[in-house]
Amino acid sequence: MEKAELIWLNGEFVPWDEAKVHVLSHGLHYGTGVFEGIRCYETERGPAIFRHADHLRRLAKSAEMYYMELPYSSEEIGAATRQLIARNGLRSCYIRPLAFRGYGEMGLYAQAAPIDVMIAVWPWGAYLGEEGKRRGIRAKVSSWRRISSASLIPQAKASGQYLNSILAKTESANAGYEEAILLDEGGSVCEGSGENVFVVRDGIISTPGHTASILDGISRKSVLQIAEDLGYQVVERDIARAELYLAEEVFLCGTAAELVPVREIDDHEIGEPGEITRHVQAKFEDALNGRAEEYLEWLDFLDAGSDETPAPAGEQSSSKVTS
Ligand code: PPE
Repeated sequence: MEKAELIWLNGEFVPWDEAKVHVLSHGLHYGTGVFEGIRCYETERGPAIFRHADHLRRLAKSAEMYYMELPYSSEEIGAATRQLIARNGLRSCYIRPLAFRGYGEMGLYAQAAPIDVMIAVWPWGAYLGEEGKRRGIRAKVSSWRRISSASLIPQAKASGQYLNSILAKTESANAGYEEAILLDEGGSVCEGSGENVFVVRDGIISTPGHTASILDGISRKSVLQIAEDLGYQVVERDIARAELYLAEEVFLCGTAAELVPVREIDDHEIGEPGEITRHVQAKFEDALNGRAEEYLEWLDFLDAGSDETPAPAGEQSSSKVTS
């Protein structure tokens, strides 16, 4: 991965290589962490974070659902993120806030172990490749089912849950595919290992609903809105596996991946990216990059009002700030 200069760790800006934790950190042993994947884009009006508040809200909810009390408010984490991007001199980047149970207590009931919070930012190119975004990727339906509400919280973005995604992704990569599509426990289509999934049939755009164990994707929500605004019929419903093969078009979307067409699934050819996928993709990219007037409210511009941004509580003391 590409390094930046500073990482924000528990209220301090520390040099990238010095952002370390104890090997007995609870989260390392049990996966007790919650995180976000966010992107900042360089726009004509300067760097802007896409749907920043929505991501911070999801982070706070993920933490709460896993009984983790965050030592910083969403406002503090948001302000620290804005400063971190500026101090690293980045114009566009991926943003990874992570809150995890730290060092201090072992075992499964470890409410006394502290909650550590870190934010890292770094340049991260197209998750499934530039070529994938243009020409489409090859995906494989995973033999692993997506975690269900029976045992975990699919709606939370929690570290330990990603073992499920890693099994699926690794299996598909080892078989020569770019991405895995997981079914839910009932056998309906759920989502990609790190993206939500959409199918186009008879011109109608469908995506699995919330009972299908999906992550409530922020890109998904944006794409649904954009597609509807473009005049397409959009439906949230159960999708059968074979519909992936029968579809005229299939695409994935997520923060890291953005919007990526799928051109082949298992042994079935979907074909070159279709017209609807292209149309929605172009508008989505306009929204991300600040080129769509109607979606400017989704962008948190770093240059706008940065002077008024109060210093987050965790970093009031400038003597603690490194560099
Ligand atoms: N489902 C899963 C399982 C998922 O991890 C993501 C994001 C999505 C759907 C799409 O959600 P959203 O980003 O809010 O539109 N995956 C993140 C992590 C990728 C990684 O490898 O790490 C991301 O895209 O940042």
